[in-house]
Amino acid sequence: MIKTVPTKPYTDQKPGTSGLRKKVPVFQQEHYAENFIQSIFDALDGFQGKTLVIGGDGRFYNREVIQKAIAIAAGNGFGKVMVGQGGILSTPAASNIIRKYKTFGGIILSASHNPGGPHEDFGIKYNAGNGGPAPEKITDAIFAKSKQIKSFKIADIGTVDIDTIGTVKAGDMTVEIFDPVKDYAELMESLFDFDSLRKLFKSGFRMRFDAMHAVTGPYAKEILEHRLGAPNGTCRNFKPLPDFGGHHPDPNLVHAKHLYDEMMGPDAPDFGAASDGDGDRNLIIGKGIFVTPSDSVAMLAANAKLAPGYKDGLKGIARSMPTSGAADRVAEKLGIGIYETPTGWKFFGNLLDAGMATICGEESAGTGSNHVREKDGLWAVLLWLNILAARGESCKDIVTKHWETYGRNYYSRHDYEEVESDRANALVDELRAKLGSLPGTTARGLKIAKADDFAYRDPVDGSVSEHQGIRILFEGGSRVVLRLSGTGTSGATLRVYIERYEPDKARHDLDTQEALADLIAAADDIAGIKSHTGRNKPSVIT
Ligand code: VG1
Ligand code: CO
Repeated sequence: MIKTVPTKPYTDQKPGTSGLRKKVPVFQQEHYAENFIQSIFDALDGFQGKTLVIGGDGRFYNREVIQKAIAIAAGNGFGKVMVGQGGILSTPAASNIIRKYKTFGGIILSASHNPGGPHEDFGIKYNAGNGGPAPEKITDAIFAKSKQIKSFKIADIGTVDIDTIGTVKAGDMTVEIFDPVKDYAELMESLFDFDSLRKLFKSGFRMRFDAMHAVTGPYAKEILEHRLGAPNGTCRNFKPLPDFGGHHPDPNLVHAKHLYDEMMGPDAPDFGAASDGDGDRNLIIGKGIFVTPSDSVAMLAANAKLAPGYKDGLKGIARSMPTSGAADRVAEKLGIGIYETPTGWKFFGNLLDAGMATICGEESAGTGSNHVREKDGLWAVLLWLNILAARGESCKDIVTKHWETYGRNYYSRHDYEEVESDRANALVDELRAKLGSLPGTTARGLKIAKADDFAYRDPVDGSVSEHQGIRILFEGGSRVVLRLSGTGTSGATLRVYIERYEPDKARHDLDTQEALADLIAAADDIAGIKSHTGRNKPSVIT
Protein backbone atom coordinates (compact mmCIF):
# COMPACT_ATOMS: atom_id res chain seq x y z
CA MET A 1 0.00 0.00 0.00
CA ILE A 2 1.43 3.35 -1.04
CA LYS A 3 0.49 6.55 0.75
CA THR A 4 0.93 10.07 -0.55
CA VAL A 5 1.71 12.19 2.50
CA PRO A 6 1.29 15.98 2.28
CA THR A 7 4.33 17.97 3.43
CA LYS A 8 5.71 21.51 3.52
CA PRO A 9 9.05 22.45 2.01
CA TYR A 10 12.10 23.34 4.10
CA THR A 11 14.21 26.11 2.64
CA ASP A 12 17.62 24.89 3.80
CA GLN A 13 18.10 21.58 1.98
CA LYS A 14 20.92 22.73 -0.28
CA PRO A 15 23.56 19.99 -0.69
CA GLY A 16 27.10 21.18 0.10
CA THR A 17 30.52 19.85 -0.86
CA SER A 18 29.30 16.31 -0.18
CA GLY A 19 25.54 16.00 0.29
CA LEU A 20 23.18 17.56 2.82
CA ARG A 21 24.64 17.83 6.33
CA LYS A 22 22.79 19.14 9.37
CA LYS A 23 22.56 18.56 13.08
CA VAL A 24 20.52 15.48 14.07
CA PRO A 25 17.70 17.58 15.63
CA VAL A 26 17.30 19.35 12.27
CA PHE A 27 16.97 15.99 10.53
CA GLN A 28 14.50 14.87 13.22
CA GLN A 29 12.03 17.64 12.35
CA GLU A 30 8.79 16.35 10.92
CA HIS A 31 9.33 15.00 7.38
CA TYR A 32 12.76 16.62 7.07
CA ALA A 33 14.53 13.43 5.93
CA GLU A 34 11.45 12.28 3.98
CA ASN A 35 11.34 15.58 2.08
CA PHE A 36 14.98 15.37 1.08
CA ILE A 37 14.80 11.74 -0.01
CA GLN A 38 11.66 12.43 -2.04
CA SER A 39 13.38 15.49 -3.57
CA ILE A 40 16.26 13.24 -4.68
CA PHE A 41 13.82 10.94 -6.45
CA ASP A 42 11.89 13.90 -7.89
CA ALA A 43 15.15 15.12 -9.46
CA LEU A 44 15.79 11.75 -11.14
CA ASP A 45 14.16 10.00 -14.08
CA GLY A 46 13.79 6.42 -15.22
CA PHE A 47 14.28 4.45 -12.02
CA GLN A 48 10.96 2.54 -12.10
CA GLY A 49 11.69 -1.11 -11.38
CA LYS A 50 15.44 -0.44 -10.98
CA THR A 51 17.76 -1.06 -8.02
CA LEU A 52 18.89 1.45 -5.38
CA VAL A 53 21.79 0.89 -2.94
CA ILE A 54 21.28 2.16 0.63
CA GLY A 55 23.82 2.28 3.45
CA GLY A 56 25.50 4.53 5.93
CA ASP A 57 28.38 5.01 8.31
CA GLY A 58 26.49 3.71 11.35
CA ARG A 59 26.14 7.05 13.09
CA PHE A 60 23.26 8.08 15.33
CA TYR A 61 19.94 8.18 13.40
CA ASN A 62 21.34 5.92 10.64
CA ARG A 63 18.96 3.03 11.24
CA GLU A 64 15.87 5.24 11.39
CA VAL A 65 16.63 7.01 8.12
CA ILE A 66 17.48 3.72 6.42
CA GLN A 67 13.95 2.51 7.18
CA LYS A 68 12.52 5.74 5.78
CA ALA A 69 14.65 5.48 2.64
CA ILE A 70 13.56 1.89 2.00
CA ALA A 71 9.87 2.77 2.40
CA ILE A 72 10.10 5.89 0.21
CA ALA A 73 12.05 3.97 -2.46
CA ALA A 74 9.23 1.40 -2.47
CA GLY A 75 6.65 4.20 -2.60
CA ASN A 76 8.36 5.70 -5.64
CA GLY A 77 8.52 2.49 -7.64
CA PHE A 78 12.06 1.16 -7.27
CA GLY A 79 12.08 -2.59 -8.01
CA LYS A 80 14.76 -3.45 -5.48
CA VAL A 81 16.93 -1.95 -2.78
CA MET A 82 20.27 -3.38 -1.66
CA VAL A 83 21.04 -2.51 1.96
CA GLY A 84 24.32 -3.14 3.77
CA GLN A 85 23.78 -5.44 6.76
CA GLY A 86 23.07 -3.43 9.88
CA GLY A 87 22.75 -0.36 7.67
CA ILE A 88 26.55 -0.27 7.34
CA LEU A 89 28.27 0.60 4.10
CA SER A 90 31.40 2.69 3.72
CA THR A 91 31.30 5.37 1.03
CA PRO A 92 33.85 3.64 -1.24
CA ALA A 93 32.15 0.26 -0.72
CA ALA A 94 28.81 1.81 -1.70
CA SER A 95 30.42 3.19 -4.84
CA ASN A 96 31.73 -0.29 -5.64
CA ILE A 97 28.34 -1.96 -5.11
CA ILE A 98 26.61 0.57 -7.39
CA ARG A 99 29.16 -0.12 -10.13
CA LYS A 100 29.53 -3.86 -9.70
CA TYR A 101 25.82 -4.61 -9.72
CA LYS A 102 25.03 -1.85 -12.25
CA THR A 103 22.36 -0.36 -10.01
CA PHE A 104 20.54 2.88 -10.77
CA GLY A 105 22.29 4.74 -7.94
CA GLY A 106 22.62 4.85 -4.20
CA ILE A 107 21.81 6.81 -1.07
CA ILE A 108 24.63 7.15 1.46
CA LEU A 109 23.81 8.32 4.97
CA SER A 110 26.84 10.02 6.42
CA ALA A 111 28.26 13.26 7.67
CA SER A 112 31.71 11.79 7.11
CA HIS A 113 34.37 13.30 9.38
CA ASN A 114 31.84 15.31 11.42
CA PRO A 115 31.00 14.05 14.92
CA GLY A 116 27.91 11.89 15.55
CA GLY A 117 25.33 11.56 18.34
CA PRO A 118 21.90 12.96 19.28
CA HIS A 119 23.15 16.56 19.07
CA GLU A 120 25.83 16.11 16.44
CA ASP A 121 25.76 15.69 12.68
CA PHE A 122 23.88 13.61 10.15
CA GLY A 123 23.96 13.64 6.37
CA ILE A 124 22.40 12.25 3.21
CA LYS A 125 23.90 12.15 -0.25
CA TYR A 126 22.99 10.66 -3.58
CA ASN A 127 25.42 8.79 -5.82
CA ALA A 128 24.62 8.21 -9.46
CA GLY A 129 24.93 5.08 -11.60
CA ASN A 130 28.67 5.61 -12.17
CA GLY A 131 29.10 5.18 -8.41
CA GLY A 132 30.12 8.79 -7.87
CA PRO A 133 28.61 11.68 -5.93
CA ALA A 134 25.86 13.39 -7.89
CA PRO A 135 27.29 16.20 -10.03
CA GLU A 136 26.17 19.79 -9.45
CA LYS A 137 23.53 19.52 -12.16
CA ILE A 138 21.73 16.90 -10.04
CA THR A 139 22.37 18.47 -6.62
CA ASP A 140 21.01 21.79 -7.94
CA ALA A 141 17.90 19.98 -9.19
CA ILE A 142 17.43 18.25 -5.81
CA PHE A 143 17.61 21.61 -4.04
CA ALA A 144 15.09 23.11 -6.47
CA LYS A 145 12.69 20.20 -5.88
CA SER A 146 13.09 20.48 -2.10
CA LYS A 147 11.85 24.07 -2.21
CA GLN A 148 8.64 23.09 -4.05
CA ILE A 149 7.82 19.73 -2.53
CA LYS A 150 4.16 19.21 -1.62
CA SER A 151 4.06 15.51 -0.75
CA PHE A 152 6.12 12.35 -0.57
CA LYS A 153 5.24 8.78 -1.46
CA ILE A 154 5.85 6.09 1.07
CA ALA A 155 4.97 2.38 1.13
CA ASP A 156 3.39 0.96 4.23
CA ILE A 157 5.83 -1.92 4.75
CA GLY A 158 6.55 -1.82 8.48
CA THR A 159 10.08 -2.15 9.82
CA VAL A 160 12.39 -4.17 7.58
CA ASP A 161 14.91 -6.48 9.29
CA ILE A 162 18.21 -5.01 8.09
CA ASP A 163 20.37 -7.24 10.26
CA THR A 164 19.80 -10.60 8.61
CA ILE A 165 21.49 -11.33 5.31
CA GLY A 166 19.03 -12.42 2.65
CA THR A 167 16.25 -11.24 0.42
CA VAL A 168 12.74 -10.29 1.51
CA LYS A 169 9.72 -8.70 -0.15
CA ALA A 170 8.51 -5.28 0.99
CA GLY A 171 5.30 -4.56 -0.86
CA ASP A 172 6.13 -4.85 -4.56
CA MET A 173 9.81 -4.19 -3.93
CA THR A 174 12.61 -6.64 -3.14
CA VAL A 175 14.99 -5.85 -0.27
CA GLU A 176 18.38 -7.54 -0.33
CA ILE A 177 20.46 -7.33 2.83
CA PHE A 178 24.09 -8.05 1.94
CA ASP A 179 27.50 -8.34 3.59
CA PRO A 180 28.96 -4.83 3.25
CA VAL A 181 32.58 -6.03 3.38
CA LYS A 182 32.84 -8.99 1.00
CA ASP A 183 32.65 -7.29 -2.43
CA TYR A 184 34.94 -4.52 -1.28
CA ALA A 185 37.55 -6.94 0.05
CA GLU A 186 37.46 -8.82 -3.26
CA LEU A 187 37.99 -5.56 -5.14
CA MET A 188 41.06 -4.76 -3.02
CA GLU A 189 42.39 -8.27 -3.61
CA SER A 190 42.09 -7.70 -7.37
CA LEU A 191 44.18 -4.50 -7.22
CA PHE A 192 46.98 -5.32 -4.79
CA ASP A 193 49.55 -8.06 -4.35
CA PHE A 194 48.05 -9.77 -1.31
CA ASP A 195 50.72 -12.52 -1.36
CA SER A 196 53.54 -10.07 -0.89
CA LEU A 197 51.53 -8.21 1.76
CA ARG A 198 51.06 -11.48 3.65
CA LYS A 199 54.82 -12.03 3.46
CA LEU A 200 55.42 -8.51 4.71
CA PHE A 201 53.32 -9.07 7.84
CA LYS A 202 54.82 -12.53 8.31
CA SER A 203 58.30 -11.02 8.32
CA GLY A 204 57.36 -9.01 11.43
CA PHE A 205 56.29 -5.73 9.82
CA ARG A 206 54.16 -3.91 12.38
CA MET A 207 51.26 -1.67 11.59
CA ARG A 208 48.62 0.27 13.49
CA PHE A 209 45.28 1.06 11.91
CA ASP A 210 42.87 3.30 13.79
CA ALA A 211 39.26 3.05 12.56
CA MET A 212 38.20 5.80 15.02
CA HIS A 213 35.05 3.81 15.92
CA ALA A 214 33.75 4.55 12.45
CA VAL A 215 32.71 2.51 9.44
CA THR A 216 36.14 1.27 8.28
CA GLY A 217 36.56 -1.01 11.31
CA PRO A 218 34.92 -4.14 9.87
CA TYR A 219 36.67 -3.61 6.53
CA ALA A 220 40.12 -3.16 8.07
CA LYS A 221 39.68 -6.14 10.42
CA GLU A 222 38.71 -8.41 7.55
CA ILE A 223 41.36 -7.24 5.11
CA LEU A 224 44.37 -6.48 7.30
CA GLU A 225 43.99 -9.06 10.04
CA HIS A 226 41.98 -11.87 8.46
CA ARG A 227 43.07 -11.84 4.83
CA LEU A 228 46.59 -10.43 5.17
CA GLY A 229 47.52 -12.00 8.48
CA ALA A 230 48.43 -8.82 10.35
CA PRO A 231 48.47 -9.67 14.07
CA ASN A 232 45.30 -9.36 16.09
CA GLY A 233 45.38 -5.87 17.62
CA THR A 234 46.71 -4.19 14.47
CA CYS A 235 43.29 -2.53 14.13
CA ARG A 236 42.19 -0.27 16.93
CA ASN A 237 38.77 1.28 17.66
CA PHE A 238 37.34 -1.03 15.00
CA LYS A 239 33.78 -1.27 16.31
CA PRO A 240 31.53 1.32 14.63
CA LEU A 241 29.69 3.32 17.31
CA PRO A 242 26.74 5.71 16.78
CA ASP A 243 28.70 8.52 18.48
CA PHE A 244 32.20 7.41 17.41
CA GLY A 245 33.05 7.04 21.08
CA GLY A 246 32.44 10.78 21.54
CA HIS A 247 35.28 11.75 19.16
CA HIS A 248 35.50 13.45 15.78
CA PRO A 249 36.10 10.65 13.29
CA ASP A 250 38.44 12.98 11.40
CA PRO A 251 41.84 11.42 10.74
CA ASN A 252 44.03 14.45 11.16
CA LEU A 253 46.83 15.39 13.53
CA VAL A 254 44.40 16.86 16.04
CA HIS A 255 41.74 14.15 16.24
CA ALA A 256 44.16 11.25 15.68
CA LYS A 257 46.90 12.72 17.86
CA HIS A 258 47.29 9.50 19.84
CA LEU A 259 48.26 7.73 16.60
CA TYR A 260 50.71 10.47 15.71
CA ASP A 261 52.28 10.29 19.17
CA GLU A 262 52.59 6.53 18.92
CA MET A 263 54.22 6.76 15.49
CA MET A 264 56.74 9.33 16.73
CA GLY A 265 57.50 7.31 19.87
CA PRO A 266 60.49 5.07 20.56
CA ASP A 267 58.60 1.80 19.97
CA ALA A 268 56.63 2.98 16.94
CA PRO A 269 55.25 0.39 14.53
CA ASP A 270 56.54 0.54 10.94
CA PHE A 271 53.40 2.10 9.55
CA GLY A 272 50.33 3.88 10.92
CA ALA A 273 47.03 4.82 9.31
CA ALA A 274 43.52 5.95 10.16
CA SER A 275 40.27 6.57 8.35
CA ASP A 276 37.23 8.80 8.82
CA GLY A 277 33.51 8.39 9.61
CA ASP A 278 32.48 6.98 6.24
CA GLY A 279 35.79 5.38 5.26
CA ASP A 280 36.79 7.58 2.36
CA ARG A 281 39.66 9.48 3.97
CA ASN A 282 43.10 8.28 5.00
CA LEU A 283 45.80 9.44 7.35
CA ILE A 284 49.27 8.07 6.62
CA ILE A 285 52.05 8.22 9.19
CA GLY A 286 55.28 6.28 8.75
CA LYS A 287 57.56 5.49 11.65
CA GLY A 288 58.85 8.94 12.58
CA ILE A 289 57.26 10.76 9.65
CA PHE A 290 53.83 12.22 8.87
CA VAL A 291 52.98 12.17 5.18
CA THR A 292 50.81 15.11 4.16
CA PRO A 293 47.84 14.06 2.02
CA SER A 294 49.09 16.23 -0.84
CA ASP A 295 52.46 14.47 -0.73
CA SER A 296 50.76 11.12 -0.36
CA VAL A 297 48.84 11.41 -3.63
CA ALA A 298 52.06 12.41 -5.41
CA MET A 299 54.00 9.50 -3.92
CA LEU A 300 51.24 6.98 -4.61
CA ALA A 301 51.08 8.16 -8.21
CA ALA A 302 54.85 8.01 -8.64
CA ASN A 303 54.95 4.41 -7.36
CA ALA A 304 51.55 3.08 -8.47
CA LYS A 305 53.07 0.78 -11.11
CA LEU A 306 54.39 -1.42 -8.31
CA ALA A 307 50.82 -2.59 -7.58
CA PRO A 308 49.25 -5.12 -9.98
CA GLY A 309 46.11 -3.00 -10.52
CA TYR A 310 48.21 -0.14 -11.91
CA LYS A 311 51.07 -2.01 -13.58
CA ASP A 312 50.27 -0.52 -16.98
CA GLY A 313 50.73 3.00 -15.65
CA LEU A 314 48.42 5.94 -15.12
CA LYS A 315 46.38 7.87 -17.67
CA GLY A 316 46.51 11.08 -15.67
CA ILE A 317 46.34 12.58 -12.19
CA ALA A 318 43.66 14.93 -10.88
CA ARG A 319 43.82 17.01 -7.73
CA SER A 320 41.58 19.60 -6.17
CA MET A 321 42.78 23.17 -6.58
CA PRO A 322 43.83 23.72 -2.93
CA THR A 323 45.85 20.47 -2.96
CA SER A 324 49.59 21.10 -3.31
CA GLY A 325 51.35 20.94 -6.64
CA ALA A 326 53.48 17.93 -5.61
CA ALA A 327 51.42 15.65 -7.89
CA ASP A 328 51.96 18.02 -10.83
CA ARG A 329 55.69 17.30 -10.77
CA VAL A 330 55.04 13.57 -10.85
CA ALA A 331 52.61 13.94 -13.75
CA GLU A 332 55.15 16.02 -15.63
CA LYS A 333 57.85 13.40 -15.14
CA LEU A 334 55.52 10.58 -16.18
CA GLY A 335 54.39 12.58 -19.19
CA ILE A 336 50.71 12.27 -18.28
CA GLY A 337 47.86 14.76 -17.83
CA ILE A 338 47.28 16.73 -14.63
CA TYR A 339 43.88 18.24 -13.86
CA GLU A 340 43.01 20.85 -11.24
CA THR A 341 39.38 20.69 -10.06
CA PRO A 342 37.28 22.44 -7.41
CA THR A 343 37.09 20.91 -3.92
CA GLY A 344 34.85 17.83 -3.62
CA TRP A 345 35.01 14.38 -5.16
CA LYS A 346 32.06 15.02 -7.47
CA PHE A 347 34.37 16.94 -9.79
CA PHE A 348 36.62 13.91 -10.44
CA GLY A 349 33.80 11.70 -11.76
CA ASN A 350 33.86 12.91 -15.37
CA LEU A 351 37.66 12.71 -15.61
CA LEU A 352 37.61 9.15 -14.29
CA ASP A 353 34.68 8.10 -16.48
CA ALA A 354 36.38 9.56 -19.56
CA GLY A 355 39.62 7.69 -18.80
CA MET A 356 41.55 10.96 -18.48
CA ALA A 357 42.66 10.44 -14.87
CA THR A 358 43.53 7.26 -12.97
CA ILE A 359 44.52 8.63 -9.54
CA CYS A 360 42.86 11.59 -7.80
CA GLY A 361 43.56 13.33 -4.53
CA GLU A 362 42.59 16.11 -2.17
CA GLU A 363 44.61 17.84 0.53
CA SER A 364 41.87 16.88 3.01
CA ALA A 365 43.15 13.29 3.23
CA GLY A 366 41.22 11.96 0.29
CA THR A 367 42.90 9.74 -2.27
CA GLY A 368 41.41 7.33 -4.75
CA SER A 369 41.51 5.90 -8.25
CA ASN A 370 39.34 4.71 -11.09
CA HIS A 371 38.50 1.48 -9.17
CA VAL A 372 35.47 3.32 -7.72
CA ARG A 373 34.12 6.86 -8.01
CA GLU A 374 34.78 7.97 -4.43
CA LYS A 375 37.88 8.60 -2.42
CA ASP A 376 38.88 5.46 -0.60
CA GLY A 377 40.70 5.35 2.74
CA LEU A 378 41.67 1.68 2.90
CA TRP A 379 42.63 1.66 -0.77
CA ALA A 380 45.25 4.34 -0.06
CA VAL A 381 46.53 2.37 2.94
CA LEU A 382 46.81 -0.83 0.88
CA LEU A 383 48.57 0.94 -1.99
CA TRP A 384 51.09 2.34 0.49
CA LEU A 385 51.59 -1.16 1.93
CA ASN A 386 52.04 -2.60 -1.54
CA ILE A 387 54.66 0.03 -2.33
CA LEU A 388 56.46 -0.54 0.98
CA ALA A 389 56.50 -4.31 0.32
CA ALA A 390 57.71 -3.92 -3.26
CA ARG A 391 60.45 -1.40 -2.48
CA GLY A 392 61.54 -2.97 0.78
CA GLU A 393 62.26 0.48 2.20
CA SER A 394 60.78 2.40 5.11
CA CYS A 395 58.05 4.97 4.62
CA LYS A 396 60.50 7.67 5.73
CA ASP A 397 63.08 6.65 3.13
CA ILE A 398 60.49 6.65 0.38
CA VAL A 399 59.29 10.13 1.37
CA THR A 400 62.74 11.70 1.65
CA LYS A 401 63.89 10.17 -1.65
CA HIS A 402 60.75 11.51 -3.31
CA TRP A 403 61.59 15.02 -2.09
CA GLU A 404 65.17 14.63 -3.37
CA THR A 405 63.85 13.73 -6.80
CA TYR A 406 60.98 16.19 -7.10
CA GLY A 407 61.60 18.86 -4.46
CA ARG A 408 59.35 19.40 -1.45
CA ASN A 409 56.07 21.28 -1.38
CA TYR A 410 55.77 22.60 2.16
CA TYR A 411 52.07 22.65 2.83
CA SER A 412 49.62 23.39 5.61
CA ARG A 413 45.93 24.11 6.07
CA HIS A 414 44.65 26.44 8.78
CA ASP A 415 40.97 26.07 9.69
CA TYR A 416 38.98 28.69 11.60
CA GLU A 417 35.91 26.77 12.69
CA GLU A 418 32.49 28.03 13.73
CA VAL A 419 33.17 31.63 12.78
CA GLU A 420 30.02 33.77 12.65
CA SER A 421 28.75 33.48 9.06
CA ASP A 422 28.45 37.26 8.60
CA ARG A 423 32.04 37.83 9.60
CA ALA A 424 33.34 35.05 7.34
CA ASN A 425 31.29 36.34 4.42
CA ALA A 426 32.58 39.86 5.01
CA LEU A 427 36.16 38.61 4.82
CA VAL A 428 35.51 36.82 1.53
CA ASP A 429 33.55 39.74 0.02
CA GLU A 430 36.25 42.26 0.89
CA LEU A 431 38.98 40.05 -0.47
CA ARG A 432 37.07 39.40 -3.69
CA ALA A 433 36.54 43.12 -4.17
CA LYS A 434 40.26 43.85 -4.07
CA LEU A 435 41.56 40.91 -6.11
CA GLY A 436 42.10 43.09 -9.17
CA SER A 437 44.36 45.50 -7.30
CA LEU A 438 46.60 42.89 -5.66
CA PRO A 439 48.94 41.82 -8.49
CA GLY A 440 52.20 43.74 -8.36
CA THR A 441 51.84 44.61 -4.68
CA THR A 442 54.00 43.12 -1.96
CA ALA A 443 53.20 41.55 1.42
CA ARG A 444 55.96 40.60 3.87
CA GLY A 445 58.45 41.00 1.06
CA LEU A 446 56.54 38.58 -1.17
CA LYS A 447 55.37 39.91 -4.51
CA ILE A 448 51.90 38.93 -5.68
CA ALA A 449 51.93 37.70 -9.27
CA LYS A 450 48.25 36.87 -9.66
CA ALA A 451 45.06 36.83 -7.61
CA ASP A 452 41.76 35.33 -8.70
CA ASP A 453 38.59 33.51 -7.74
CA PHE A 454 39.01 29.96 -9.04
CA ALA A 455 36.55 28.89 -11.72
CA TYR A 456 36.53 25.45 -13.32
CA ARG A 457 35.38 24.41 -16.74
CA ASP A 458 34.85 20.66 -16.82
CA PRO A 459 36.84 19.43 -19.85
CA VAL A 460 34.37 16.59 -20.43
CA ASP A 461 30.93 18.21 -20.31
CA GLY A 462 31.89 21.89 -20.44
CA SER A 463 30.00 22.78 -17.25
CA VAL A 464 31.38 25.76 -15.35
CA SER A 465 31.68 26.10 -11.55
CA GLU A 466 32.60 29.51 -10.23
CA HIS A 467 33.73 30.94 -6.86
CA GLN A 468 35.62 27.81 -5.89
CA GLY A 469 38.30 29.49 -3.77
CA ILE A 470 40.38 32.64 -3.80
CA ARG A 471 43.96 32.18 -4.95
CA ILE A 472 46.81 34.49 -4.20
CA LEU A 473 49.80 33.41 -6.24
CA PHE A 474 53.21 34.84 -5.42
CA GLU A 475 56.23 35.19 -7.63
CA GLY A 476 58.33 32.04 -7.35
CA GLY A 477 55.32 29.71 -7.11
CA SER A 478 54.23 30.02 -3.47
CA ARG A 479 50.53 30.53 -2.90
CA VAL A 480 47.76 31.06 -0.39
CA VAL A 481 44.20 29.88 -1.04
CA LEU A 482 41.14 30.86 1.00
CA ARG A 483 37.68 29.33 0.84
CA LEU A 484 34.69 28.64 3.04
CA SER A 485 33.86 25.04 3.89
CA GLY A 486 30.78 23.42 2.39
CA THR A 487 30.49 20.59 4.92
CA GLY A 488 30.18 22.34 8.28
CA THR A 489 26.88 22.50 10.16
CA SER A 490 27.29 25.51 12.44
CA GLY A 491 28.50 28.96 11.46
CA ALA A 492 31.22 29.13 8.82
CA THR A 493 34.58 27.42 8.60
CA LEU A 494 37.31 29.41 6.89
CA ARG A 495 40.03 27.30 5.32
CA VAL A 496 43.38 28.86 4.52
CA TYR A 497 45.74 26.71 2.45
CA ILE A 498 49.42 27.67 2.36
CA GLU A 499 52.08 26.25 0.06
CA ARG A 500 55.73 26.84 -0.78
CA TYR A 501 57.94 24.82 -3.07
CA GLU A 502 61.49 24.06 -1.94
CA PRO A 503 63.80 22.45 -4.49
CA ASP A 504 66.90 22.53 -2.26
CA LYS A 505 67.57 19.16 -0.61
CA ALA A 506 69.47 20.85 2.21
CA ARG A 507 66.25 22.61 3.20
CA HIS A 508 63.89 19.63 3.24
CA ASP A 509 63.74 19.03 6.97
CA LEU A 510 62.43 22.37 8.19
CA ASP A 511 59.44 22.63 10.48
CA THR A 512 56.44 23.16 8.19
CA GLN A 513 54.92 26.10 10.09
CA GLU A 514 58.32 27.83 10.19
CA ALA A 515 58.92 27.19 6.51
CA LEU A 516 55.58 28.85 5.78
CA ALA A 517 55.71 31.61 8.41
CA ASP A 518 56.09 34.57 6.03
CA LEU A 519 53.26 33.32 3.82
CA ILE A 520 51.02 32.84 6.84
CA ALA A 521 51.72 36.41 7.94
CA ALA A 522 51.20 37.71 4.41
CA ALA A 523 47.81 35.95 4.21
CA ASP A 524 46.70 37.76 7.35
CA ASP A 525 47.96 41.10 6.05
CA ILE A 526 46.09 40.64 2.79
CA ALA A 527 42.81 39.12 4.01
CA GLY A 528 42.55 40.48 7.55
CA ILE A 529 41.92 37.00 8.93
CA LYS A 530 42.47 37.86 12.58
CA SER A 531 40.43 41.04 12.53
CA HIS A 532 37.53 39.54 10.58
CA THR A 533 37.27 36.28 12.50
CA GLY A 534 38.18 37.75 15.89
CA ARG A 535 40.55 34.82 16.39
CA ASN A 536 44.24 35.06 16.99
CA LYS A 537 44.95 31.50 15.86
CA PRO A 538 43.35 28.72 13.79
CA SER A 539 41.16 26.05 15.45
CA VAL A 540 42.91 23.27 13.58
CA ILE A 541 46.26 23.18 11.81
CA THR A 542 46.96 20.26 9.50
C1 VG1 B 1 35.81 18.99 2.93
C2 VG1 B 1 37.15 18.85 2.25
C3 VG1 B 1 36.97 18.32 0.84
C4 VG1 B 1 36.21 16.99 0.89
C5 VG1 B 1 34.91 17.19 1.63
C6 VG1 B 1 34.15 15.88 1.82
O1 VG1 B 1 35.00 19.92 2.24
O2 VG1 B 1 37.81 20.08 2.21
O3 VG1 B 1 38.24 18.16 0.24
O4 VG1 B 1 35.96 16.52 -0.41
O5 VG1 B 1 35.15 17.72 2.93
O6 VG1 B 1 34.93 14.95 2.49
P1 VG1 B 1 34.83 21.43 2.74
O7 VG1 B 1 33.84 22.04 1.81
O8 VG1 B 1 34.39 21.37 4.16
O9 VG1 B 1 36.19 22.06 2.64
V1 VG1 B 1 34.20 13.80 3.49
O10 VG1 B 1 35.33 12.68 3.88
O11 VG1 B 1 33.62 14.89 4.70
O12 VG1 B 1 32.85 13.29 2.65
CO1 CO C 1 34.50 11.03 4.54
